[in-house]
Amino acid sequence: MPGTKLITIERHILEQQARFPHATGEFTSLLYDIALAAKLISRETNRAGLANILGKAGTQNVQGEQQELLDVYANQIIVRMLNHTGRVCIMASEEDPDPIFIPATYKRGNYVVLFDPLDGSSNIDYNVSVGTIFSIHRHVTPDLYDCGLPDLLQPGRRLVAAGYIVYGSSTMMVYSAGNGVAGFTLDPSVGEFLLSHEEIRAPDNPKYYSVNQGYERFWLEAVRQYVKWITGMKEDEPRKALSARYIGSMVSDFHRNLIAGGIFLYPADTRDKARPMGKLRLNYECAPLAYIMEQAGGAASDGIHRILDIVPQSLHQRTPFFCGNKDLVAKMEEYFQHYNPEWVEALQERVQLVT
Ligand code: P6P
Repeated sequence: MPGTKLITIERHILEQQARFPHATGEFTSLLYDIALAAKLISRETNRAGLANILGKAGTQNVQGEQQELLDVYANQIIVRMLNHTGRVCIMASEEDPDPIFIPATYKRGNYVVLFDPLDGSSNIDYNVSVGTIFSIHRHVTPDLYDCGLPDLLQPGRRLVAAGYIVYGSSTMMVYSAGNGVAGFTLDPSVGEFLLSHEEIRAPDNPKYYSVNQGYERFWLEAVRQYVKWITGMKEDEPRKALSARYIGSMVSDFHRNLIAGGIFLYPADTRDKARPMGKLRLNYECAPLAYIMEQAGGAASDGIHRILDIVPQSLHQRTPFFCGNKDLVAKMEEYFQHYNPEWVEALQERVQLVT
């Protein structure tokens, strides 16, 4: 690659810091820490089959989902990487029912980190790509030693950074600190994330749609009609069909659609009273990915509201999730208004928005 710049993620983060003269090295170091945790998780994920850490941990997480050994490993790596550095005041993880407080012996910092340590982990035993998703907020509680739920339950529009790592054919870290989206590919021979996607933008011409078609019988009419439209089957609204791609690992589906253009859908399930808001979690899955998609020129909605405007009411709150090209998301919102106005009303009752 003669002539192309070789930029490590560390140098890129420092350059980001330079854009915010008031930024301290604390934020930059926190992103370094997350990149280092990603390298360790990548190493274990890529050798899981050899290191005999495939399979179930024999425990359940707060979602009642069987934890994979790698879930537990990834969660521990991130907590141990961040809890003693003096950059973080509180954390939360998909794998832990309660907030993760900083041990009394360690200094606290200004940042709040929420994460899904290994999203899509049910696919690990089949060698399907999985990922880590993270959100970074600043604290809101004045005294860093009193941080709690108010610091964790902030709307996505207050995020200072968010990103994900996809452990696939190569390991990539994609992040935004509010100044566009950049992607870095891990060169395992030197252990460095090198800039490979300088400015990621959601393409105007989408290629893919991602939804679990197996649940079609439980979809609201709006979703049923939307998928007919997006596959060119709606006679009254003809369009070029998009191709279906669904891995069942959101980071991988999201990443492909971000780069190639498309929409990811995880709708509410009308059957399952336990999941009237769908399966995906707002705080550490949908909000960070919504932030990235908006920074790349796309959009993310629960079918009615902008994801980043939703004020979380609980740590593991779920939300329907429609994320991708702006016009594809807008069309989904239009269909909900047209086909399911009663559901729109119910959701408006239920969801708290930033005032
Ligand atoms: P379903 C993985 O468990 C996950 O949280 C996401 O990564 C993925 O998009 C979704 O669930 C898949 O769920 O119900 O389609 O199997």
